[in-house]
Amino acid sequence: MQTQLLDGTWSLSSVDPSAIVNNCSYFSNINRIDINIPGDVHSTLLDRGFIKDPYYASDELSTLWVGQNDWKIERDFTYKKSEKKVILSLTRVDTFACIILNGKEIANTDNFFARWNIDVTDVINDGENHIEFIFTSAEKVAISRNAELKYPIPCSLYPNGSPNRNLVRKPQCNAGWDWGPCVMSMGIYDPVKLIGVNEVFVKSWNCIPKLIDHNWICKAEITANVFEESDVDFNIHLAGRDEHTIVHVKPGKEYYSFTFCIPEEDVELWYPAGQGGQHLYPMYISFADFSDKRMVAFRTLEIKNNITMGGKELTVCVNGKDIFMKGVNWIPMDALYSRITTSRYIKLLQSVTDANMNMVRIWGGGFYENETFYDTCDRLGILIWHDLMFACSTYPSEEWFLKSVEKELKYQILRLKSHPSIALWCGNNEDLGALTWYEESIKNRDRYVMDYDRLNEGVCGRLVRELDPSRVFWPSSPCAGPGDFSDNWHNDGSGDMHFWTVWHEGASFDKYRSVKPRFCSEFGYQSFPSLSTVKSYCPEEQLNLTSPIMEHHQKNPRGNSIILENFSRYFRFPNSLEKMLYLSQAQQAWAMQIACEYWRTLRPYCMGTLIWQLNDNWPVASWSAIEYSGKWKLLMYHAKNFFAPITPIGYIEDGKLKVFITNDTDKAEDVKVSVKFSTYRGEKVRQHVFRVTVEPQSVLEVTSSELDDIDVTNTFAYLKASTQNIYRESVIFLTEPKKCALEDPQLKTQIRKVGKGFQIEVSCSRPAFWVSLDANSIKGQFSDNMFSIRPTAQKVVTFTPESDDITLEEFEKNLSIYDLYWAGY
Ligand code: BMA
Repeated sequence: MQTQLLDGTWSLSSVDPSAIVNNCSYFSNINRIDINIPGDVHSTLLDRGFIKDPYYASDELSTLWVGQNDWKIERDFTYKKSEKKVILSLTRVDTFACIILNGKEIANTDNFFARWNIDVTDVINDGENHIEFIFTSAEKVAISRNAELKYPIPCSLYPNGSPNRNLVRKPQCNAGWDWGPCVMSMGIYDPVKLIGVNEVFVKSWNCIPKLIDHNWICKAEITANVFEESDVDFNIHLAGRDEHTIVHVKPGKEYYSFTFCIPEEDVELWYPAGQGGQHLYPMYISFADFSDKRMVAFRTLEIKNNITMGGKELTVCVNGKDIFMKGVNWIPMDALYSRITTSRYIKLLQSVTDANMNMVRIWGGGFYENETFYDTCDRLGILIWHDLMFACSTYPSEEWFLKSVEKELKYQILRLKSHPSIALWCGNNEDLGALTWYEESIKNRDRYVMDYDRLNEGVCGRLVRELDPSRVFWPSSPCAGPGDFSDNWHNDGSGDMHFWTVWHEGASFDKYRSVKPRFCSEFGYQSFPSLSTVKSYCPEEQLNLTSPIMEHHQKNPRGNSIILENFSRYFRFPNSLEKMLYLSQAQQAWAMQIACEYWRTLRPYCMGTLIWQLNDNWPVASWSAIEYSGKWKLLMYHAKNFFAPITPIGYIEDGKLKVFITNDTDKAEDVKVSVKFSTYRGEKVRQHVFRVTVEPQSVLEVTSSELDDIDVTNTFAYLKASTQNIYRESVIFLTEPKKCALEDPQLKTQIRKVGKGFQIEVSCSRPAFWVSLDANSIKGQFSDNMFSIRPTAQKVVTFTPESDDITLEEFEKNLSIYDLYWAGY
């Protein structure tokens, strides 16, 4: 078997230059430019200066024409025939391409998520060849499909959004979302492969060890196209085992398997982050002239959905251990595919475990991710809640659509199922709820429920059960469970919930404590990016929250007002852009702290909290915890603390301060907990010390103390929890911060260069709250941020820059320090 990649420089031209002459006359006279494949059309035109940067100012609008027109990508290449068969294998062709090889039309792609294996044996020359991909604008296809529909198939449309996105199998968020730009991309994002084979073309192989009676049953499964009847060698190596067999293959029989077993004690288990090691074993196989390697793990997985505590739980259980899921929702990392890189994947996912998280949800409006994503989650122990790619919409159930979905799922499920990190398959994002969002589906519900079920159960559920019986098919997020159509935005007793009452319904933060979800898979609060990021897309003269450009980088229509309205609910109003940007991030972090901490105290009733959203796909105001540049917002630093395995939690309820300790480890912990009250001048008011033992994988209520004699505007509380190895603090305002008599903390910093990084000692003369450091344009990471300190103890933080050549002067010049007093008093 030989594989030749056709990566490199291809040429790009317009299919109809007259249609784009007003936008770009260069392509008239059939001019072409170079394009790197894998790559996308927008990035190529941007690099060559034919379009403005869609991420700057409101230039997104001036680039919409690219996605509304047709483009051609082509190249010459030489091929040396040495096998009986030649397969052109393609993935992530975006989206509608007519493929012509040596003047002959060989395929028409129509699904971004599918794989195309095209037998070109009789078309390819032994020598010189020419291949063309003629892309039709997906927007055009969507509009024409809409015109042909027997009845409307509505979907949610966001600012500047591309219409009818639900009628094309393409990442739905390419059409624009309430955090993302409309970039109706085109291109080829994976290597273009020419695979020479003889009798057999292997399409997929998998092995998911299953534990039965203290033995791991390892079934190696192969799917293949067989061109000639023959006997082929099948070799397997795994965990010190070498297995060999001869398999008789014949045309038409696609599936082959071989089972062997490994005693339980011979291998180490794979655990999610924070629960044990992530032991992975290289598995090698060869089948006829195909050979490959992948990492395999030994772990048991169960998604419990039993009736417990008056509802239906949703508990992730790995190796027999119920684990509280702490995590985030993942969206595609960039709207320009050429900017998606391995190093960004690793950095973003490393951030997840650095912030004490153990789960990410691949959200249904994006795409099935690159191998790097899954390999990294396997390696770091990040479990994946994997949506199938449908979001916020109704979808057709016509044959052509269902067949196309079937093709994509057969490829994706068999491509991915061996990854130990994938915890479950979920049918879609919010499509169950979407049935109640549109006039048409409200008026004629049965018709749309039928469509929904034909797709979601008839195709998605069926294929998951068929192709990957080792995992649960969770019908939709949110939902109360298989077969249950109730609204899980407001019902909290069963399954997973999306809680948007705080944010989309504008409720106050205490409402997070008005629900008891079994598993909250979406909730979020927006903030603005930091000043250095805002300056990357907004010119000086428009640095104002309600300027056209700042509003262009807010895709949630009520977004800015909700952030500002909540400032007035809780804080003294900030009087500069810089203060508003800081306070929006502190406010977001605080909101998520309130939600996550309360739901952690409900364990084991609640067994999961996934924050909306981890990342941004361009620079924007959004619910993200990490900015487009990869810079952690204050939320990510705060999450590292409120998701810590052992941490103190305190909140006010019915005039009492309730205090808890969590323990997400396997060991009972003896914890000293002190509950202290201090004035904003720093004078001690009162304190209580408790010595408690917190059982493994549990949470303990330590105390519930009356506050009736406390002046809540002049006093705050802080909790300290210490064991032999850990020390954690948490500060609690006893009323809205705006009512509190904060005093100027007169923050002082001492900065020293330490190796390639910097050490910052922060001290204060009055209690200081939510002290935040920002290195502005210097990329790097602080060891902690958004911390509160008292005059009695200084805080030492380190900063690790991404590049090693930052001088102390440069760092000092770039370093900003903020705190709550500065922001509003
Ligand atoms: C949920 C998500 C996304 C959306 C987010 C914020 O609906 O599923 O579709 O971006 O809320 O509005």
